[in-house]
Amino acid sequence: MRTMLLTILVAFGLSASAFSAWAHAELVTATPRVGSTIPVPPSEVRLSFSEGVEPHFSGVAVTSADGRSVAAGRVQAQGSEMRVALVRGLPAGTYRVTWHAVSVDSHRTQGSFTFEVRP
Ligand SMILES: [Cu+2]
Repeated sequence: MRTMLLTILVAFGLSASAFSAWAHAELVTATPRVGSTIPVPPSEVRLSFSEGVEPHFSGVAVTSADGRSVAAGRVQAQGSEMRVALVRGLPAGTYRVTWHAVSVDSHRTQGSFTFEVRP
């Protein structure tokens, strides 16, 4: 009896955590792709998430190797997507994209990745 109760509790706990992990806004795709090397400077960074994101509590920063922002304008967040325009003609180099998102279920996620422009 006790074993059965424990089994039920464990099963419930596992499904509950699986559900909450699923519900977070995780990064699904990025343009430029995570870790990619591209020959042409991108005009924007576009991130797509597994959940809708709250525009007021979510953001993206794109910085060059020396830590300076290369964003041109404000981050646009709509539905499950965030995008930000970049300054034109980025020079060759490695750029870091740092994002944070609050999903519609109020959970917070964050991450970062780099891409390289190498003509
Ligand atoms: Cu969540």
